[in-house]
Amino acid sequence: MEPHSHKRFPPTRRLSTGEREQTIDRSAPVLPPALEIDENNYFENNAAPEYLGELAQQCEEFVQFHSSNRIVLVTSGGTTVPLENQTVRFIDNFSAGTRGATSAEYYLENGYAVIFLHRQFSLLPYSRHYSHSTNCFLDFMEEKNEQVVVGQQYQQEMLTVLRKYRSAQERNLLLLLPFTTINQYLHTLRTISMILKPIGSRALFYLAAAVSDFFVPPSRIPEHKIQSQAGGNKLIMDLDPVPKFLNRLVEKWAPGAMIISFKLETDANILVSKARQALERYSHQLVIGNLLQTRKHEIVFVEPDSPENWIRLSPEQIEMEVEIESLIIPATIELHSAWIKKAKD
Ligand code: PAZ
Repeated sequence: MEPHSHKRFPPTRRLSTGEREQTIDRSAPVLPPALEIDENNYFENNAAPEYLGELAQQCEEFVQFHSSNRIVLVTSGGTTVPLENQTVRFIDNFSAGTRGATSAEYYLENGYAVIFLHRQFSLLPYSRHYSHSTNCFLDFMEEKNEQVVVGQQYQQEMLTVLRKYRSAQERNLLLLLPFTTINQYLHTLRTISMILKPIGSRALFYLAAAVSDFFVPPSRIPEHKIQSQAGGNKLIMDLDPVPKFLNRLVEKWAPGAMIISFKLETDANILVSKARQALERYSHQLVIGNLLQTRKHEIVFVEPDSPENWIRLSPEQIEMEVEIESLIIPATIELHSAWIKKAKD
């Protein structure tokens, strides 16, 4: 008798490139920017995280403390899309939070107070130097006279990082706020934006998080873990588009603030046009475009009514491990200064 497995698991046929492209239905029209009614629907039907009140209080105190400073909200890391209410499985993305954590450090160095809205357990400013999986903190340690000490060759660099970290802490310049799911991210982003609203043009939004485009709405999410025998051995997912709230942020949540979003693509031929499309749709001030493959070495600034402006590390800078954020952040600060000046005039 033939083993069962032959009948139950026939070899999967390899699809042609054309067929593969058709496995995703791309015929649906591009989702328009969210209206007030979309905002009300989303936030009424997707419950706020229980901790939101406490987080809002921390944020209010921080904003009050820095009431005459510039404040930047940096978003960082990827949002998850839970597939079950009691979540065992979720959809995730690649972002480790390197862009956000690195950028936050350069804003701090330039005198900004930073609200760091990050994916829980992703990279954080300063500790990122010693916490990445290829950068285990134990590798920086050695044993000396029964004590653990930092290896001689790492002392200088770690001292520099430690001083910057302590200085940010002592001056209360860094507020760390976590999210995990797309819903937590959206609720928290809206709450923080509204808290930042009164400081007007001194607020800067630097939206580097990789935010899910699709999610499972509460009306369709199962309570318990999806069972493997359900659905005839195939799991077919039916996801809704996540409303595009960027224009609500620009027009209602924090009008007056300068807003920078990121656009990630993998196809170089569409990067600039997609970035321009985002600017036209959401009417904000700057889109920073980057490609997955080259994001650490080159990015492009796309602003309304201006030619695009590439920032690239030279081969020598790459060799010397210069961080591209050390070039990006001063350029955004220059634009933010002009934005504040324009608001005053
Ligand atoms: O976290 P990371 O440094 O690996 O990646 C950063 C990034 C590529 C997620 C960011 O630069 C970005 O483009 N964020 C927006 C992604 C998007 O288009 O939704």
